Amino acid sequence: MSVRVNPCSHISRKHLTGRFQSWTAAACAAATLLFGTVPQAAAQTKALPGTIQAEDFDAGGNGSAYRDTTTGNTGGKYRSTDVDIESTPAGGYDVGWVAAGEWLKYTVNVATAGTYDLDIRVGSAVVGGTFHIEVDGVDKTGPISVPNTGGWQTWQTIRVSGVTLAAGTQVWRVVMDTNGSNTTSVGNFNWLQATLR
Ligand SMILES: [Ca+2]
Ligand SMILES: [Ca+2]
Repeated sequence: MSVRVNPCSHISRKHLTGRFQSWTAAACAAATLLFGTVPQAAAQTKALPGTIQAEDFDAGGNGSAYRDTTTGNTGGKYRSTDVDIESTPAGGYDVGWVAAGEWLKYTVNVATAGTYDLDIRVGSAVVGGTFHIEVDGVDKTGPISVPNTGGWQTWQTIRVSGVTLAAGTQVWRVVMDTNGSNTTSVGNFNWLQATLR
Protein backbone atom coordinates (compact mmCIF):
# COMPACT_ATOMS: atom_id res chain seq x y z
CA MET A 1 0.00 0.00 0.00
CA SER A 2 1.15 3.53 -0.57
CA VAL A 3 -0.06 6.88 0.67
CA ARG A 4 0.66 10.04 -1.17
CA VAL A 5 0.11 13.49 0.21
CA ASN A 6 0.10 16.71 -1.70
CA PRO A 7 0.54 19.24 1.11
CA CYS A 8 -0.61 22.15 -1.04
CA SER A 9 -3.65 20.53 -2.59
CA HIS A 10 -5.96 21.97 0.10
CA ILE A 11 -4.98 25.54 -0.73
CA SER A 12 -7.56 26.76 -3.16
CA ARG A 13 -7.21 29.63 -5.59
CA LYS A 14 -9.57 31.60 -3.38
CA HIS A 15 -7.24 31.32 -0.43
CA LEU A 16 -4.40 32.65 -2.49
CA THR A 17 -6.20 35.84 -3.52
CA GLY A 18 -6.78 37.37 -0.11
CA ARG A 19 -4.64 38.88 2.55
CA PHE A 20 -3.59 35.45 3.72
CA GLN A 21 -1.76 34.88 0.49
CA SER A 22 1.69 35.24 1.96
CA TRP A 23 0.73 33.14 4.97
CA THR A 24 -0.68 30.32 2.87
CA ALA A 25 2.28 30.45 0.54
CA ALA A 26 4.63 30.24 3.51
CA ALA A 27 2.59 27.44 5.06
CA CYS A 28 2.61 25.61 1.78
CA ALA A 29 6.38 25.98 1.52
CA ALA A 30 6.77 24.74 5.09
CA ALA A 31 4.43 21.85 4.44
CA THR A 32 6.38 20.99 1.32
CA LEU A 33 9.55 20.97 3.39
CA LEU A 34 7.89 18.72 5.92
CA PHE A 35 5.99 16.46 3.61
CA GLY A 36 7.50 16.96 0.18
CA THR A 37 9.45 13.75 0.47
CA VAL A 38 6.45 11.64 1.47
CA PRO A 39 6.52 9.60 -1.74
CA GLN A 40 10.05 8.71 -0.74
CA ALA A 41 9.04 7.82 2.80
CA ALA A 42 9.83 4.45 1.33
CA ALA A 43 13.36 5.46 2.20
CA GLN A 44 12.67 4.86 5.84
CA THR A 45 14.23 1.80 7.33
CA LYS A 46 12.28 -1.43 6.86
CA ALA A 47 11.78 -3.65 9.87
CA LEU A 48 12.81 -7.29 9.53
CA PRO A 49 11.53 -9.91 10.03
CA GLY A 50 8.91 -8.54 7.66
CA THR A 51 8.05 -7.73 4.09
CA ILE A 52 9.70 -5.23 1.78
CA GLN A 53 7.78 -4.07 -1.27
CA ALA A 54 10.12 -4.02 -4.26
CA GLU A 55 9.00 -0.49 -5.17
CA ASP A 56 10.01 0.81 -1.73
CA PHE A 57 13.73 0.98 -2.48
CA ASP A 58 15.74 3.69 -0.75
CA ALA A 59 15.49 7.35 -1.69
CA GLY A 60 18.35 8.75 -3.74
CA GLY A 61 19.58 9.00 -7.26
CA ASN A 62 20.47 6.59 -10.03
CA GLY A 63 23.76 4.97 -9.04
CA SER A 64 23.18 5.73 -5.35
CA ALA A 65 19.90 4.19 -4.13
CA TYR A 66 19.37 2.18 -7.28
CA ARG A 67 20.74 1.63 -10.71
CA ASP A 68 18.42 1.62 -13.70
CA THR A 69 19.53 1.45 -17.30
CA THR A 70 16.73 3.54 -18.83
CA THR A 71 15.82 7.14 -18.18
CA GLY A 72 12.52 7.67 -16.42
CA ASN A 73 9.92 5.34 -14.95
CA THR A 74 8.71 3.26 -17.89
CA GLY A 75 5.62 2.09 -15.98
CA GLY A 76 4.90 5.61 -14.78
CA LYS A 77 3.55 4.52 -11.40
CA TYR A 78 4.23 5.20 -7.71
CA ARG A 79 7.54 7.09 -7.77
CA SER A 80 9.32 9.45 -10.12
CA THR A 81 12.76 7.92 -10.47
CA ASP A 82 14.43 5.96 -13.24
CA VAL A 83 13.20 2.68 -11.72
CA ASP A 84 10.40 1.17 -13.78
CA ILE A 85 7.29 0.59 -11.68
CA GLU A 86 3.90 -0.65 -12.81
CA SER A 87 0.59 -1.39 -11.16
CA THR A 88 0.12 -5.04 -10.30
CA PRO A 89 -3.35 -6.08 -11.48
CA ALA A 90 -3.65 -8.23 -8.35
CA GLY A 91 -3.03 -5.10 -6.24
CA GLY A 92 -0.18 -2.75 -5.38
CA TYR A 93 2.88 -2.28 -7.54
CA ASP A 94 5.84 -4.18 -8.88
CA VAL A 95 9.19 -3.29 -10.37
CA GLY A 96 9.22 -4.32 -14.01
CA TRP A 97 11.52 -3.84 -17.00
CA VAL A 98 14.29 -5.18 -14.78
CA ALA A 99 17.47 -5.53 -16.80
CA ALA A 100 20.73 -7.27 -15.93
CA GLY A 101 23.09 -4.71 -14.43
CA GLU A 102 20.37 -2.92 -12.52
CA TRP A 103 20.10 -2.97 -8.72
CA LEU A 104 17.94 -1.71 -5.87
CA LYS A 105 18.96 -0.81 -2.31
CA TYR A 106 16.86 -1.23 0.83
CA THR A 107 17.94 -0.01 4.25
CA VAL A 108 16.63 -2.47 6.81
CA ASN A 109 16.80 -3.05 10.52
CA VAL A 110 16.99 -6.68 11.59
CA ALA A 111 15.49 -7.04 15.07
CA THR A 112 16.97 -10.43 15.84
CA ALA A 113 20.18 -12.05 14.67
CA GLY A 114 19.65 -15.55 13.38
CA THR A 115 18.92 -17.83 10.45
CA TYR A 116 16.31 -16.57 8.05
CA ASP A 117 14.38 -17.77 5.04
CA LEU A 118 14.04 -15.22 2.26
CA ASP A 119 10.98 -15.39 0.05
CA ILE A 120 10.92 -13.34 -3.12
CA ARG A 121 7.76 -12.84 -5.17
CA VAL A 122 8.62 -12.82 -8.87
CA GLY A 123 6.95 -13.09 -12.25
CA SER A 124 8.44 -14.05 -15.60
CA ALA A 125 7.33 -15.55 -18.88
CA VAL A 126 10.71 -17.17 -19.49
CA VAL A 127 13.50 -19.01 -17.68
CA GLY A 128 17.07 -17.88 -17.27
CA GLY A 129 16.84 -14.70 -15.22
CA THR A 130 19.16 -14.58 -12.21
CA PHE A 131 19.86 -12.16 -9.38
CA HIS A 132 21.49 -12.16 -5.94
CA ILE A 133 21.09 -10.28 -2.69
CA GLU A 134 23.91 -8.51 -0.89
CA VAL A 135 23.89 -7.39 2.72
CA ASP A 136 26.32 -4.55 3.40
CA GLY A 137 28.19 -5.51 0.25
CA VAL A 138 28.42 -9.23 1.00
CA ASP A 139 26.65 -11.69 -1.32
CA LYS A 140 24.33 -13.61 1.02
CA THR A 141 22.45 -15.74 -1.50
CA GLY A 142 24.53 -16.59 -4.54
CA PRO A 143 22.68 -16.69 -7.86
CA ILE A 144 18.90 -17.00 -7.53
CA SER A 145 17.05 -18.22 -10.61
CA VAL A 146 13.75 -16.70 -11.67
CA PRO A 147 11.50 -19.48 -12.96
CA ASN A 148 8.99 -19.21 -15.76
CA THR A 149 5.97 -18.43 -13.60
CA GLY A 150 3.58 -18.52 -16.53
CA GLY A 151 3.57 -14.80 -17.27
CA TRP A 152 5.04 -11.45 -16.26
CA GLN A 153 2.01 -10.84 -14.01
CA THR A 154 1.70 -14.41 -12.80
CA TRP A 155 3.42 -14.50 -9.45
CA GLN A 156 5.41 -17.20 -7.76
CA THR A 157 7.28 -17.08 -4.47
CA ILE A 158 10.81 -18.45 -4.55
CA ARG A 159 12.69 -19.24 -1.35
CA VAL A 160 16.31 -18.92 -0.33
CA SER A 161 16.67 -20.95 2.85
CA GLY A 162 19.06 -20.53 5.74
CA VAL A 163 20.45 -17.03 5.32
CA THR A 164 22.36 -15.89 8.40
CA LEU A 165 21.65 -12.30 9.35
CA ALA A 166 23.18 -10.08 12.01
CA ALA A 167 20.96 -7.75 14.02
CA GLY A 168 20.86 -4.03 13.38
CA THR A 169 20.71 -1.59 10.52
CA GLN A 170 22.13 -2.79 7.21
CA VAL A 171 21.82 -2.00 3.54
CA TRP A 172 20.47 -4.75 1.31
CA ARG A 173 21.10 -4.63 -2.41
CA VAL A 174 19.13 -6.75 -4.86
CA VAL A 175 21.47 -7.13 -7.84
CA MET A 176 20.15 -8.19 -11.25
CA ASP A 177 22.68 -10.45 -12.95
CA THR A 178 21.29 -12.23 -16.01
CA ASN A 179 18.38 -11.58 -18.34
CA GLY A 180 15.94 -14.37 -19.10
CA SER A 181 16.30 -16.19 -22.39
CA ASN A 182 15.39 -14.08 -25.39
CA THR A 183 14.35 -11.11 -23.26
CA THR A 184 15.93 -7.98 -21.85
CA SER A 185 14.41 -8.70 -18.45
CA VAL A 186 15.53 -10.64 -15.39
CA GLY A 187 11.93 -10.86 -14.17
CA ASN A 188 9.34 -8.72 -12.41
CA PHE A 189 9.73 -8.14 -8.66
CA ASN A 190 6.76 -7.77 -6.32
CA TRP A 191 8.06 -8.16 -2.77
CA LEU A 192 10.67 -9.76 -0.56
CA GLN A 193 10.04 -11.31 2.84
CA ALA A 194 12.46 -12.33 5.58
CA THR A 195 11.23 -14.89 8.12
CA LEU A 196 13.18 -15.95 11.20
CA ARG A 197 13.45 -19.72 11.39
CA1 LIG B 1 13.93 3.31 -16.28
CA1 LIG C 1 14.68 -0.95 -15.44
